[in-house]
Amino acid sequence: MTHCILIGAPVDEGQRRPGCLMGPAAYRVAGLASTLIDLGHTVEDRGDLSPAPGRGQACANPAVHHLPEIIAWTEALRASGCSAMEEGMPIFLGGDHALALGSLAGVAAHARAAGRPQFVLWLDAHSDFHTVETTTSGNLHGTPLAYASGRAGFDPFPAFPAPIPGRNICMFGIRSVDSAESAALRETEIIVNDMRVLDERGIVAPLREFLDRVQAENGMLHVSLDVDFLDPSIAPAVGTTVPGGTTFREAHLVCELLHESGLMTSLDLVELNPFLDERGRTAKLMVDLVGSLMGRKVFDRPTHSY
Ligand SMILES: [Mn+2]
Repeated sequence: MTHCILIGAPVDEGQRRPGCLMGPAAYRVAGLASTLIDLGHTVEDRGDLSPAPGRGQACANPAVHHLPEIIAWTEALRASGCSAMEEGMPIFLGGDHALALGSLAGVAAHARAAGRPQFVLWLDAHSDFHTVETTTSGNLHGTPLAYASGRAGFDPFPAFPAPIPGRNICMFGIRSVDSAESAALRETEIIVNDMRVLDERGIVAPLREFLDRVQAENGMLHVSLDVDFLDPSIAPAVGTTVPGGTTFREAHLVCELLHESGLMTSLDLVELNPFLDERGRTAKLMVDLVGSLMGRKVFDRPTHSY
């Protein structure tokens, strides 16, 4: 039994397609709390965070937009994430992926205080390894992993509390990396399981290798699930669709393996844009995946008679 702490983070300023701010409401409507309760967990919904007003910070890169707002989100999420870690498992309801700047800062600060290494599993089509200096789109939702790994180029963000070593970060399902990110990633020890790797090796072996290390080092494990990890044919409600994503079965398998490992200590659900959804199907799928992450066996149900 896990005490699940829902933290709504309607961040919409990390990209340019409005709608992610409706994400937390969509997860609630799709039955996230009752799914968790039915699995025997307790749920505490802390509502939606509202960050302090932006303080007008600026940076040298003219492409960057909404910098003060995203810094304010980062500070608010760091504080609420770190304190939620003391009491249970935070589930951050996005909001675009910029929320992970703050959720990762919060959980990493807690892990440092607890004297345990922080690990990150990044389930995403994108590597999100730009910095405030390098982004050409100016969309800060493409930066959280660079921030968490302590990359330079984040002025005027607050320093990341406890930078996460590259070998503790595993990207999974990646299929859209630009050349600047790719060059920067090659300088790191980050484990990049892109779709080519998963096509060749399957999902299970690369995931188990990573989870075995988390276990061996008594790590905390933050899982960041971006809607675009999934194939757009099953999860259309995202502003950054990339063909060739994970299938329904692959995604549930990842979630079931994570549950069996017992290692996940915090979770982001990001990039759901309910305005682009079809009768709530993407929100429902994301809630179903959380069910698998928290103990439901999708393919273990009694067969109905016809
Ligand atoms: Mn992402």
